[in-house]
Amino acid sequence: MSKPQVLQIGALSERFNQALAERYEVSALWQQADPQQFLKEQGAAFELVVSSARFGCSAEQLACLPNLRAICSFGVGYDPYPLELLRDRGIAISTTPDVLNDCVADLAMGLIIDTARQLAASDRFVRDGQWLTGNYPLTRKVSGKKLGIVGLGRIGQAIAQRAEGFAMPVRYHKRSEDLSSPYGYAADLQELARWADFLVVACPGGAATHHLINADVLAALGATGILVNIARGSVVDQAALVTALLDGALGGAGLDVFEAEPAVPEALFGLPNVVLLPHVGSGTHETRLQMEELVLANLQAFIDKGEMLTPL
Ligand code: 8YV
Repeated sequence: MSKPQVLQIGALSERFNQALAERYEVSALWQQADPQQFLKEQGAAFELVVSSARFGCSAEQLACLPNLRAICSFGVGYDPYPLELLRDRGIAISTTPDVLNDCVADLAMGLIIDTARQLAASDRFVRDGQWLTGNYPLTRKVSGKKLGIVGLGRIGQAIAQRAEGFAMPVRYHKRSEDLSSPYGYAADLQELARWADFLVVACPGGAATHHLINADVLAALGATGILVNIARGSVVDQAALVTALLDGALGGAGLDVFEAEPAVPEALFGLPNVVLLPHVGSGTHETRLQMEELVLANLQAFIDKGEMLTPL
């Protein structure tokens, strides 16, 4: 029997690309001389797409895939997919939830501690030989401080659990109250920001949350407040964030995500109270392997039974 045909939109790890190519007849879109032309000519042949939270599958691409039945996506984010269009056309989509909760939540705690205690800046201080001429300035305590979480989904809950170990009171904001949650609900995001010492962004990206963290929210968080973003750059008004940090109107920021990755505002490079990471939330050997395995399992489950393990 011939192997099922799969269109892969973008390159994932070499290990994953190989595993996929061993099991399926894979067409690598990024390797085509003219990807859009390839889609126009060959798109009708594909019922299955593999992509990621980074590459997505645009409306323009979908228009060239009239027989598409399923998209298996690597990553938990779904912001680069036109979901309404997928729904209208009855195209199934799966992501890779849960397997990355621990690593992303670990990184959020790491950013809270690094930003407040200025670990990265202290490390630079030592490496630059500055300790030989004086002590590092005092920083801010983490334990017992108030933690506001924007978006109390799977990752937000994993962050809240970790915060308990630091004796941090937790409140959260999302569109509607989660009645099963033990944490206090803040219907008003500005009010949450005013209350919180740390505000962690853990909600999905996309149009519904675009610039949710605006200048007013940053002003409410204030000169001693710290913003941490492990979600999507689009959720934060980055220009307003840079201004608030440069003016000292915001106490600090720990950022794993940005509005136009991999571009990071250079104006922030000199600030010791800002930690800048290259979108590595899920980036451990263990978690990336689990994410890859889940993409493959979703694809095979759809082929075998017409159902995915973790549909969106
Ligand atoms: C991925 C992510 O590394 O899961 C997500 O949504 O942002 C990261 O875990 C990356 O986006 C996958 O392409």
